[in-house]
Amino acid sequence: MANPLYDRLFGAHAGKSTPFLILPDGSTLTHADFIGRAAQIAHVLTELGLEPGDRLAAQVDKSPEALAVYAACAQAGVVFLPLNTGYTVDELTYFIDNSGARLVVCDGSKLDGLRPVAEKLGAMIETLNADGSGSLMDKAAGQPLTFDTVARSGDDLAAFLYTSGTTGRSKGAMLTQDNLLSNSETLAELWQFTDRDVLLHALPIFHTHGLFVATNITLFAGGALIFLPKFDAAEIIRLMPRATSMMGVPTFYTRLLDDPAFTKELAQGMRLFVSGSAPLLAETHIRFEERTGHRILERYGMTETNMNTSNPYDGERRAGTVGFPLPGVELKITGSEGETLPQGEVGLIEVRGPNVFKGYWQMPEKTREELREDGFFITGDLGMIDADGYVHIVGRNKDLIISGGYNIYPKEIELVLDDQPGVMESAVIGVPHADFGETVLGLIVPEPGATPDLDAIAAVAAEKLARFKHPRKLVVIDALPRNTMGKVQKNILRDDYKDTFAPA
Ligand code: MCA
Ligand code: AMP
Repeated sequence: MANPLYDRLFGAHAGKSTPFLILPDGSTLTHADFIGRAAQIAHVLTELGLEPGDRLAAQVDKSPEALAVYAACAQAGVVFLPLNTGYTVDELTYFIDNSGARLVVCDGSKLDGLRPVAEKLGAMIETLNADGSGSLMDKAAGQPLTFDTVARSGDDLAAFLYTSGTTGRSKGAMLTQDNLLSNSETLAELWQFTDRDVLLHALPIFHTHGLFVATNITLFAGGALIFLPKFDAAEIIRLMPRATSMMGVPTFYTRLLDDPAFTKELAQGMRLFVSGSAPLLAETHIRFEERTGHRILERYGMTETNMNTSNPYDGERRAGTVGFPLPGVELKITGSEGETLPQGEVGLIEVRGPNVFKGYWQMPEKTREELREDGFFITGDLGMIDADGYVHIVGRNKDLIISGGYNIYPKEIELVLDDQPGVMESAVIGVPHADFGETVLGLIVPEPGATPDLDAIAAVAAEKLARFKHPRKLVVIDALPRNTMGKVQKNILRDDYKDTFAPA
């Protein structure tokens, strides 16, 4: 094939009048409509001078046009770099600069803030609004509905997804066409997706889960998406009778269970509920089965690797586990020297396979730290394999908070807090939260004699960091607990503050 990703996911459906995107108002975009729109955008990219391998950074609301930008990038050989809509101008500046994006596509409301950044960094800028309007689609209107697909090989880059790091500096994970395609193929087969599937799609499309798992698999199988702008339990309940499957983070499932209108009858026509991105409590798994008769299928993945493991479609889906390594994916548990540990022991989870990324963009030293020469990627998750072969994730060897499925690296927030007047040092931890699983708590140690202004500090954090990273609470403490090596003992803090957001 000339361009495996485009040809297999999109080109295969050219000219088909089968439904692809079902919108909340009931209107439908066929595969042919969608592919035509993507081709028009591909023409715009080429006319703007983008070459294969160039990066396009998009911070846009979820819409059919936003998804068509992804398809257009695949067709034109441009590397797609989707960005969380919550990111502030400060955060975006880093991504545009680090990736060397040639084109930035943003919401019209962000244009004034981002234009100077793009100009300074030598990037072009176009707008795309949630309703599909904006300068990008103005330029696309009237363009031909077909575009000569640019030849690419499976090893060529298809996307960059930025993932934060323990140093507070985000890294661009370089994903190839093969990384994405191999995972779509494996999962579509394993989870038995067909062209009769209609997937309830309420995830954002700037992360692996919503874009590469939910969307790519459905495209691979030729099915349709009920394409919702965001998660809203009432909308899911209204539309579930039209769907066959859904993918979500654990918060989706706890919110649905909190709604008495979510009943067994409603889920009758569904064949599959998938959960991932954060641990699904065994309790949620059990309550869901009691309510609906369905066992949620939990799987485990990462931005750098796409999906690594899955509970079985036909066999026993075991609560509290993430199932078995996917076909073609090797998974081992290793000790501190990199040695493979025996079954049953807890250690670092390492994975190798066609799903594993190519490395971090222009960060060879970071790549070497996490991606071994033999191809195994050190995930930073701690796990063990039980006697039946199920993988259990038991913790993390990385300082990471997962709130409602979004990853938050404490270091990034600590750097902001440490910079504020009256603050000597800080520690940011994740504490249990009924809705988001975990949420952010900031602990501040004042300089001697100082009384930090917590409202002012919260205001600065709000300006610099995306909303989901804001500490939900700031607490002043006398000192941080440290071990003999001087390292902050966050486990002690997590234990001390675990009930901060506990329901009364
Ligand atoms: C929204 N807010 C959040 C979050 N989302 N705060 C913390 N954590 C969050 N996840 C903010 C809102 O801006 C709002 O701020 C306030 O919290 C409450 O908003 P609410 O309306 O309750 O939230 P929401 O808009 O309904 O969103 C919650 C959500 C959403 C539906 C759980 O966060 C979501 O769709 N999460 C999915 C993330 C995801 O796709 N992760 C996959 C990553 P204010 O009060 O100021 O208005 S890919 C991945 O992890 C790997 C590869 C994998 O395995 O999949
Ligand atoms: P991201 O950086 O968004 O790719 O998030 C990847 C991380 O999410 C993994 O390293 C895990 O820590 C976590 N994760 C994903 N799926 C699961 C799951 N099913 N159970 C527990 N943690 C998960």
